Amino acid sequence: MKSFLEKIFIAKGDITSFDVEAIVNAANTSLLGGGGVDGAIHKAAGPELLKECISLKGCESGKAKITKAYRLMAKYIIHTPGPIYKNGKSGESSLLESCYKNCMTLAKEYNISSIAFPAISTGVYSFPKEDACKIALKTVFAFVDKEKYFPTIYFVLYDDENFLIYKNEFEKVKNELQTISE
Ligand code: AR6
Repeated sequence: MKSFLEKIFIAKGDITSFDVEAIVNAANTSLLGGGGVDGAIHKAAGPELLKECISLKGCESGKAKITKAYRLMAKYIIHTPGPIYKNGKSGESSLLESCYKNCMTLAKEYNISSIAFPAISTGVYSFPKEDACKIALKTVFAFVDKEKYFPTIYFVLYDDENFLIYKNEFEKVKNELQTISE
């Protein structure tokens, strides 16, 4: 089995309480805060975060920008606006893939040793959860494998449905990779 899988965890909870070097924020393109996980992160990090976010002047969907994490345990926050799901034919999947890829690229650039991802776009932005999970795992695993960059990675799910979807999908991917390497 690929050894990087030993440093990847599916967890349930509030991402703001995770003791990792970086947490990812499912932001919007203004980067000025909002509801869901974005609201929780801004509330926990404190008003200094908004100040720094204002200076970034927004971020395109699928791209990512990094800030300090202020009152959080984490050192950095990587902000990425996911796609708003319309009909599945408007480039949503490739935009979601870009979110994960660009977050990982920044994490590697900053030499981040542990990172936590929420299920980007699966709340207010309505991306179907199973499809979003497959994209998240596939993109992140492909990145670590290709780039030979092996941080500890948490996929942090807030709702039961997403948690079960991720648990199942992770087991499937592990089995597939095991079969390939046998
Ligand atoms: N920790 C971890 N996951 C969470 C938390 C939390 N504290 N709170 C919610 N989630 P959403 P989106 C999960 O709506 O779909 C914001 O207003 C939630 O269960 O936060 O990308 C932004 O400003 C869901 O599975 O983000 C944007 O306008 C996942 O996080 C917009 O929402 C993502 O849900 C972005 O929508």
